[in-house]
Amino acid sequence: MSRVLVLYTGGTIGMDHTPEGLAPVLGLLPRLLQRFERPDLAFDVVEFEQLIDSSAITPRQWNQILDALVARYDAYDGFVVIHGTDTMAYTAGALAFALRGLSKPVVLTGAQLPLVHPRSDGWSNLADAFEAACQPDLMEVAIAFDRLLLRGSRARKLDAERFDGFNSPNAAPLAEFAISAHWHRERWLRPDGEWRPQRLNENLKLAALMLTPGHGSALAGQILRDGGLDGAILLSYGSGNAPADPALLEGVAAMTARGGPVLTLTQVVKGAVAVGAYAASQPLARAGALPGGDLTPEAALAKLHVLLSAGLPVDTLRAALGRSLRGEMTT
Ligand code: ASN
Repeated sequence: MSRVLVLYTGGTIGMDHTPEGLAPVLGLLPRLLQRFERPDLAFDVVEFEQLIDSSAITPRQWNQILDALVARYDAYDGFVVIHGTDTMAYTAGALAFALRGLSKPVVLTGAQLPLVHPRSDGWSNLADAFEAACQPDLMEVAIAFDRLLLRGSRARKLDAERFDGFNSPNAAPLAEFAISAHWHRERWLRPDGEWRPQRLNENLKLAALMLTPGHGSALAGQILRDGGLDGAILLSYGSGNAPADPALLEGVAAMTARGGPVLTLTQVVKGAVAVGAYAASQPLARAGALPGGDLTPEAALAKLHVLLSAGLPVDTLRAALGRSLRGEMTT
């Protein structure tokens, strides 16, 4: 018998039609979940008081999820987090880094179409999430969506129309669900030490700045210099290239001098920042930006947020940003 806790935060899956459009309806999803009752699965549902469209997610909700999970951690074998798809990858990243020492499955899922729709993808996503949450050797945060189980810190929403809304462009799936479930256990993480979850500092100011041709670089530099940020990610071109724009480089250097990390990522969906592949990648690195490898923007923001919340000394923080902590980057 597996004991699973379901944390229901909102999202399309539990929505119904209202005069304003689709919106979450209290009580609807817990009622529909009765369909998953069976003798070898005992589950409880915590329905959040304020069910949200996940576009409204903030670090406050991340702490609510963390608090609810941590308070009941010992009483359950696995956890299913029901969440809207729009920001599911951000939440999966936040949980992956915050749940340090996790030794149980935490599986996020949702749907592109509500359960009340006859063609909803929610039923199969929930079934796969429950099955993954019952695997005692899955000790990481994952997303179950459209017959795939993806590493939470690698997943991205890549399609807003089709049912295969998620993938992890730089990492192979953790499982694939067909007539049989194909568990790729050789890809699963081992626990990383003792259980020591980290709450998020809700006041941190982080930004993702995307370089664009023309004034974009100078504007990014200005924000880095004057924006009062605690940390930032910079979405550069290709393999980590950027124009040697003095305003941009000055911004990176100013932020770095204040101890605020600037992580360089690529705007490209697949591939990695590789400093030195092109001469055009060197100025950012020399100004103090840290190469983020093939981190996704969602995981990078989550990693920055959790590490900054832990209040690490600058050197320790920079070293941790350069390492893969929970399988989030290829090293
Ligand atoms: N807007 C919805 C949400 O993220 C989208 C979904 O769940 N499919 O809450």
